[in-house]
Amino acid sequence: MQSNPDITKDMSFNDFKNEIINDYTIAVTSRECSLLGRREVLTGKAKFGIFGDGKEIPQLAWAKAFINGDFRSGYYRDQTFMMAIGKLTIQEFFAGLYGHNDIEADPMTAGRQMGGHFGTHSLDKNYNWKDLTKQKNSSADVSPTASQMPRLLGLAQASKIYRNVKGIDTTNFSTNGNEVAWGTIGNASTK
Ligand SMILES: Cc1ncc(C[n+]2csc(CCOP(=O)(O)OP(=O)(O)O)c2C)c(N)n1
Repeated sequence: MQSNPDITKDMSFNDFKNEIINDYTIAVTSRECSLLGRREVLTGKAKFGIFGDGKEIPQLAWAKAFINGDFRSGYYRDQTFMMAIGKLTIQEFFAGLYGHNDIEADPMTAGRQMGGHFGTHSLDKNYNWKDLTKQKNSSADVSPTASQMPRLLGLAQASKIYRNVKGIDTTNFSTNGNEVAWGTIGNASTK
């Protein structure tokens, strides 16, 4: 997981060095997961998989700008990003790939969805809202290509409403509408 340094301030050489090594570790870990995961799928041991290899570096950069309260609405290639924000471990990645039906093992969908369908929890174990302004959020991925885009617009629109409409209780959901909705999409899906 990234250390999220304050990149607007000066950094010591040592902190910079540690950050680079940490980033490199995440990138290599994610790449190895992709290669191993693909092998598991192609040899018939896992049901289905699309992986995030090739997008490690931009996603590390994205994760540095992504702060608590922000939302992701993306697609199956966001594997490195999810690892970098601390929402996907190696073990969870493979639990998702093998369709492990325990929510503790696969916190994304408890094996209900295909691997690479990421998400974070907005409700706690008692089904009460969590404070979404204090965590990094991802809407739950669905399979149709480009379906993340209307949802991305909806998330951005919600922030706009929280900012501009007086009298709305923003508790748990918004910090004056300043949270950012981030999106990713493949080039074929833009057509
Ligand atoms: C509506 C719909 N049609 C077809 C598919 C099958 N499908 C899954 S991924 C994919 C290719 C998407 O390519 P692109 O958007 O360029 O993303 P990339 O995987 O190359 O990053 C397709 C056609 C789908 N998921 N949804």
